[in-house]
Amino acid sequence: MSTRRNFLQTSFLGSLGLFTGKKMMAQSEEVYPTVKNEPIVLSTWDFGKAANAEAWTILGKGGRALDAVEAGVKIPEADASNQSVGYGGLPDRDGRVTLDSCIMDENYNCGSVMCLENIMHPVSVARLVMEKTPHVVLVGEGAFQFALDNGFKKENLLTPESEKVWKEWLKTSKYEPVMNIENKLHKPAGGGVMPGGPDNHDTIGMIAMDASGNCSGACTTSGMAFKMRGRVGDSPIIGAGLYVDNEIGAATSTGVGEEVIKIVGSHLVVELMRQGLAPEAACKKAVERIIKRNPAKAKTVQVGFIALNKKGQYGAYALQKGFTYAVKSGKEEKIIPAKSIY
Ligand code: SD4
Repeated sequence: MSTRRNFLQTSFLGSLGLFTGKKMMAQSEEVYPTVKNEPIVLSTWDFGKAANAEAWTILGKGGRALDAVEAGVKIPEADASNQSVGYGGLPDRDGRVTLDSCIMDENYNCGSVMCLENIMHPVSVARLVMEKTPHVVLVGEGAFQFALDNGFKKENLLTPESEKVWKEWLKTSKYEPVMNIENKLHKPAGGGVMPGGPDNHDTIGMIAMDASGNCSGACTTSGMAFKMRGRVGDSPIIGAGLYVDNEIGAATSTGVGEEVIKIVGSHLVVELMRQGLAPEAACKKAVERIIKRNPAKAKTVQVGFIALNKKGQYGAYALQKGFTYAVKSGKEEKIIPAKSIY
């Protein structure tokens, strides 16, 4: 039974929370980018710019955020020169391109496919899992069969360029997810041996708000290059690689998925925004949680988050320098270098 003293303490702490929450909001509105009452789309990395442009063909006409994020991430999925998403993605250690993808709408509906092979657009399969099945996740062979049953074509996703990189990797067979380093992002396809700073982990995570103020998100990747067969990262895991709560906003992540899963990163970012933090501050806190869990490890890996709230404020934060994100609205279209801890 609660005592009067408890009640008073709770009310006092509650109003303190409210006060600090309001104060943070007030600060954040001044300091952080805001695009109010307008559609907006954000994506991870600089290749997010082309994906955003595609999403905008829907958002700009008053279309639904869910349709926009699906259309948007299909651009890097089909781009052979992008060796970390979809077609042309670097394979696992056995030479198989295995894809992870998820999508989430404004009503907590979500769908996901994990370790899906030979299908060009895993995000569209994830959407069908969400819309046509009683489930949230399908994996491997079951996901593949479901895709075929729904009219997707079986395609070889391993390009000669990615095969070449894999064969080069086989000479040492050393699994080392090295962090993205500035100036070494997005090497062209066929870049030969993974160099000193290989960018072997670049996922596209996209979050958007439409003209009706509804948020959705999608996340899709070929995962960590040369991973073990069957390995799944954060990207297709709802709450880790992506989370959307239409009361609050949305967040998505990129980087070493194991680190993101351990803190349920994207859900954490959304919950921090619920507590009143602006998107950038929420992303920063999530990154700090990774450091707190394992400071030595955190220095050696890259993780980045992007987030958007219902006011149209957005932001990002990463562990390491070099993480960029792309923003598109009616007013702006740009690539922004995210702040980082290290
Ligand atoms: C994964 N998070 O599979 C993905 C990879 C990634 O930027 O994001 N790369 O762990």
